[in-house]
Amino acid sequence: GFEAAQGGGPAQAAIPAAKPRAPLTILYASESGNTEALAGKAKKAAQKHGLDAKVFDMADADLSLLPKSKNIVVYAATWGEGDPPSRAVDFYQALMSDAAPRIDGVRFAVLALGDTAYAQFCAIGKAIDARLEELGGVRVADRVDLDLDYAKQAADWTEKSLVKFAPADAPAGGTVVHVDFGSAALPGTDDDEPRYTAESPLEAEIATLINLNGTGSTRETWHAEFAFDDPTFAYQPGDAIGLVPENDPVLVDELLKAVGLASDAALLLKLQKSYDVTTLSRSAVENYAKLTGRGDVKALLEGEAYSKFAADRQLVDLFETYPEKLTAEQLTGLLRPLPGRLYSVASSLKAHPGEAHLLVGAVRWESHGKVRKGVSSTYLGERRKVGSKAKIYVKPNRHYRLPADGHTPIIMIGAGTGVAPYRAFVEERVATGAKGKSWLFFGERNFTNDFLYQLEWQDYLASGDLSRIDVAFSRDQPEKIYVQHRLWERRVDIAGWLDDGAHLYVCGDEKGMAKDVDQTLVKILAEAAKGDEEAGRAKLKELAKAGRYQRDVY
Ligand code: 2AM
Repeated sequence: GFEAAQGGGPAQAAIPAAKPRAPLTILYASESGNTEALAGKAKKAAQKHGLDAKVFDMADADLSLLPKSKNIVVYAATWGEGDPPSRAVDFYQALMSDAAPRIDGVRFAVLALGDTAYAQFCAIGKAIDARLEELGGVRVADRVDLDLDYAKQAADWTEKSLVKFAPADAPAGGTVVHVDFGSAALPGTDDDEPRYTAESPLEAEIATLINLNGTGSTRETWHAEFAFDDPTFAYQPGDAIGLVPENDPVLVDELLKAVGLASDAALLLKLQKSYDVTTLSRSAVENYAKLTGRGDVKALLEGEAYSKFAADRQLVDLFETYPEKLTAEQLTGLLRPLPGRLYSVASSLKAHPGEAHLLVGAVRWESHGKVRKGVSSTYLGERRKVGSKAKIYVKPNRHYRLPADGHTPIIMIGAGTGVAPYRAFVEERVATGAKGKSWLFFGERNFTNDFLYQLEWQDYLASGDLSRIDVAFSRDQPEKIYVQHRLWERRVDIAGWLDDGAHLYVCGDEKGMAKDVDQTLVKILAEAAKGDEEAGRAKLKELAKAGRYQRDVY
């Protein structure tokens, strides 16, 4: 079938056409929304190529979709250390299992997204591409593996690949109608894509910059307020804001010295603003080996040598350990563009029109005799002043949203900067007059120094806009107390809130906090259902499917 455009004028009149529209299944696996957006764009492009495209999220799709499809294009992200996006795990595991169905003759193409800062670059896209062929699929376009600066290449690949699926080769179909959609909106496409993106960010003013931690803290967490005049810069609680940082000029200078270049002002500025000068990716090592012809650098690519060397090292260490003189062009040729950093927005636009607030933890550490700095977090904390400009953009996250019904209770679990979206949630609920109950679980190191937004939470408790708060300060006593310990203590009430339809939110560190919280929630649900862990796991999955268990983890 075809989708009729709404409100069609003469331009949308149906024109009978001879060509059948080949069906196309667009399948994506997304963590932060990049492949989801690409899938939406592909759907739009597919219309132009006369394809009848449907978009599926691996999170909701069943494996039986694959043998039912004639043509499949997959947009697959790789998350963290080579994992599938968390919502796509079930589909992915089923695909890799012996139970996966044959897909003989099904035509497919795979685009893989990843981050060369991680060793298992694009591992999931690679595995899916190989698996679809193994199951009998016919690859019609070669896979591409793209880094964070994927936008242009992804658009080119999509265009080229869709041509391969185009109707000339389509199975014979019935009478099909070609519709000119003009500029009418199609459901599920990128029409609501924000105007300001990583490629074209907004210049906002830094209006406030406060370190929220006490002077004796081991932490440095910046509350940053960005101000702007453009009302089209719109975000919702749950969204992330991208910040386009600049490198530390001291580090850029070190890098130039390491490759024997003079610190020419123009070159320094270019590297400071536009290139990733820290990430020691495998591809950077490969390119450096090729460029210099050094056997010892080439040896780094064998076995475990790269992972061993790259652990806690940066690009400058490569140049200092294996020194060679480079020209400016050779150096920039080795570098990828400087990626933006994403932070969960800490404000509601309704409470703060023309502003976006972020909570940014400064990252600093020492390794191999050098002091290292997180690019973006120290950019704000050390190299920007109130009143100066910074570049920001919106990264929508439709998988992390307040319940549509303001009466629905919410349970918010966060550690460290993971508390940020909850400030946005509560502000939004106050601004919209939503009366649902709310419960915050917050964890940090020390009560005295690290209770982020303490006064605001206390005011909300006093006004009733926050119903309950439980805190876990991990380092105020000899034994660690974490948010999941508080959850367990309160398990009876949590089960009660869930019976009342509460939505659960988790934000913060994935490997530690979010994983342990997940496990604790399984136990709580198991106990409440008087079942075993498997029953608890099934219940938590059910909540996730219903959008009542949402995670924003990093
Ligand atoms: P710690 O650093 O004392 O171990 C924010 O970082 C808070 O999360 C800190 O109090 C930190 O405690 C805590 N944290 C660390 N690992 C955690 C885990 N696995 N689960 C929950 N909280 C954790």
